[in-house]
Amino acid sequence: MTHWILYGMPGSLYTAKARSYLRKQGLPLEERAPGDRRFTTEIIPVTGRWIVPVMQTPAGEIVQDGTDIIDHVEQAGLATRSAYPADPVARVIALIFELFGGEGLLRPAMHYRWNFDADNLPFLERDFVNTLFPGADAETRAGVFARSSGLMRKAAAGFGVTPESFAAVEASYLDFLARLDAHLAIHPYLLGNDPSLGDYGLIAPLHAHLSRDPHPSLLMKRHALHVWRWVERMTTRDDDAAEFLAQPAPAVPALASPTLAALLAFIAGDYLPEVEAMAAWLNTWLAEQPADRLAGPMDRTVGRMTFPWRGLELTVMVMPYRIWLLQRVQDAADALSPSDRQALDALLAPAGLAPLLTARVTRRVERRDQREWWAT
Ligand SMILES: N[C@@H](CCC(=O)N[C@@H](CS)C(=O)NCC(=O)O)C(=O)O
Repeated sequence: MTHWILYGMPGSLYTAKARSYLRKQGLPLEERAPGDRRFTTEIIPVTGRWIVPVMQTPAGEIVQDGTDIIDHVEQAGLATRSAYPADPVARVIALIFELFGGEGLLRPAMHYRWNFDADNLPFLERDFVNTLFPGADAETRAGVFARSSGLMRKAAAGFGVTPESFAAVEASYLDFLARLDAHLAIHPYLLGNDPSLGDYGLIAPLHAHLSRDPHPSLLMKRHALHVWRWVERMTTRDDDAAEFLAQPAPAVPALASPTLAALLAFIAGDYLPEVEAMAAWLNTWLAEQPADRLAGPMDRTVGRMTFPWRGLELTVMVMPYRIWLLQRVQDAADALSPSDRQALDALLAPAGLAPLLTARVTRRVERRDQREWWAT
């Protein structure tokens, strides 16, 4: 086999991250649906659970997880356009947006998918079932969609999307969209002329859910043309950025631009409280766990916590995977030279985001064998 296989779904959040990256590398790619029988016979025995995305390399290796897929290609030396910026300060910023994109935008992604049934449901039903159970009869289709949509509606509540928070989720998303639009009006990608881990994190919610599902798609096209164009750009091999050739070069590089500072400030206000609460909750929880409960691969969610968000009290799932992504940010920041660290602090402190580097969990999270584990 000479090509790369990606098991995923067009409507899957995390598949979008892996797909976008693999396309940008120009690797020969075949996408397969989880309804393909080889997903059951060859993939699930290795991942140990039903989960996408999963990549199968030409050598037959199987890799689950968007970040691990990217790192596998990078470490094999096959990235034609690395997701890791060469500038170490930009690398930390990219890792922050990888965390925020993949984990911090789940509320709007789930809200705009599951709370606008009149616009979305006929599309979602066909889109889900065509990849989960291609060729199924009408009765089976209805059953498959009822089951998968029921699970996802439950997950939405687990991320803090409830009728009490709908208005705040919408206000938060529209604010974010306006800030991202202002930035992408000047720069084709988050950090300038090349896609980075930051873009791959953001494309996860902004592709499958927020640009593709009927209701939020219209919202994005109405309010954020430049974000919509970036989504198109992120799903092609080439840059699809003709409009930038026709406009003058940006006055300041993306990393130093006020529009990026505004996005960092948004993360500080909107997502930092959850990260800080999650680290504190886990530190208390870890201290109470008998050692044998921390051995073995983890469940994705280890409990629920309540934290203040936009004047509300949200109860959400605590997911150690997020700590693993946070560690990547903190490790990259810790490795900076003193002068680079100063440059990073000069970006984070005015935005109110410096505490992201100090919100730490007493025990590290590791990923191996396609799962998260507590470090020994
Ligand atoms: N950390 C994983 C998350 C993957 C994930 O949550 N995938 C979703 C689809 S977008 C899934 O398979 N959910 C099924 C389940 O959790 O049961 C990654 O980045 O690949």
